[in-house]
Amino acid sequence: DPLDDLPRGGAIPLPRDLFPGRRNSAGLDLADPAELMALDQSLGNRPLPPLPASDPPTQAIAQALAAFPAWDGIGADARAVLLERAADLFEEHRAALMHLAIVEAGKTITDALAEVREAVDFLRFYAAESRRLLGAATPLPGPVGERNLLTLHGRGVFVCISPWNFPLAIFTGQVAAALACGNCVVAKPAQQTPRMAAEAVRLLYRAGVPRDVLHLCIGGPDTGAVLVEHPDVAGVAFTGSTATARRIHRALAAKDGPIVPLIAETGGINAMIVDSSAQPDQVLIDVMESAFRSAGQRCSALRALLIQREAWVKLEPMLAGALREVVVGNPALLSTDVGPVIDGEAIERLHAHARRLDGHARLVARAPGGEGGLFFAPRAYEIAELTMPESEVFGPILHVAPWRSDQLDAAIDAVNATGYGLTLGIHSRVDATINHILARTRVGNVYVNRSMIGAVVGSQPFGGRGLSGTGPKAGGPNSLSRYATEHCVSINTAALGGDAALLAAQ
Ligand code: UN1
Repeated sequence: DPLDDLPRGGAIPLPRDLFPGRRNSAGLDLADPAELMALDQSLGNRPLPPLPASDPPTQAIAQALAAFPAWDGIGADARAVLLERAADLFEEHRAALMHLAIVEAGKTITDALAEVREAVDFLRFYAAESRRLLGAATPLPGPVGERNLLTLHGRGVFVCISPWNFPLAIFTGQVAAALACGNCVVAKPAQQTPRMAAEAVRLLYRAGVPRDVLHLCIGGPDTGAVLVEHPDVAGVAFTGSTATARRIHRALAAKDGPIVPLIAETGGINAMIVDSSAQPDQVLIDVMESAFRSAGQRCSALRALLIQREAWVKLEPMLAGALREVVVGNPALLSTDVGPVIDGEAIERLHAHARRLDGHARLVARAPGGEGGLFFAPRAYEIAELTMPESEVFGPILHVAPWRSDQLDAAIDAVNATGYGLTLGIHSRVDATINHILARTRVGNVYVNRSMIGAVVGSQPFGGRGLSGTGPKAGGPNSLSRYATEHCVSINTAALGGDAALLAAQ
């Protein structure tokens, strides 16, 4: 193997796109390319449109509650038609939505496009799911002389609290799931990205979702607390940190009145386990994309590469070479791989974490270039112990922990010890090893010999367990189960004559 001759720490130039598909996005009709190009390096002067209007929380809940019976009553098909119309409008307004994703969230063009696509996918998928699950009563077998019918309905007012890292896709996914089931929605997007949410809501209204059925409340944790603690709220969907999910859980538990479900999708400390049989080129591409795409600001992102020493000797110079080719900069340029992180707090946290690592870990390589403003150069550190990071570091810092050939189980134990269970990557060409790891780990999404980000709606339902969330996963066949409430009608058909009773039940 020619790689064996390379000195440790050398750098091999990467022969292909770091994030495949990037150049395919050329020629996009963006809303205002001149404005995008004007983004300055520090992004201190992002040309942001004014803040959208916000509904007062208590009034929003009252109006949503009043609108609920009619919205729930129009039926799944009528609602699905509106969501599908919204999907068409999102596609039509793709350029404006991408523009906002770039200027408000610092997304690269590739990520901005993926964001719009995922939102459209959620709208269409949940529309189809609601037809499947809520479209007609499900007859269930029963004793002779009885008929049993199971139906699903909205719960009432659903509060949806979404994060800044998928300001359109996750916002739209939560709202679409809740609306599809017949709930009215009060949505609180992340404080950093209200404009994207407002644009989504505007398009949903244009598609025909009634004004009273969907409300947007812009604000921080205080606004979230008012919504969650309100006695008229029937369900909460939340994506964000594990700590905030706990606070919401406590607030819901402390309320008098109905028991309110929480659908929480939270953090992860995600590992990729690589053995010496893995294919190095594939590992490299998947590590680069999983750890550094979107500036590592995905809860699915790779944080810790646990790699057998023999494989690491080959991969290290490749990883170093690839990192040195990463272009960090203006997200509005197609040549950019990694844009800015979300805000000043994020950048400070990353620098603090890097300073801690500088003390006890070896820097393998980092992307070139200055680090003004909100830019943070992606980097990898080799750590001596076979351990996982202690906390979720939400950015482009990769921990690499090499293991000896007798330490596969120690690597698995380290992954399990985090208590999180969101994503896991496995790279191996030995089926027994893959099955061994699968049998001993419990995470929501396992990716074998591929990248561990970018779950596809409808194909790869996304979400974790343990400290990573409650489920059900987003974009899967069970997603709507907790947004809806089940209703079972059991009829004594013998008592009144079968047909009459059956009609009465429908
Ligand atoms: C998140 O980052 O908050 O698979 C979750 C993926 C995305 C992750 C979304 N669906 O990369």
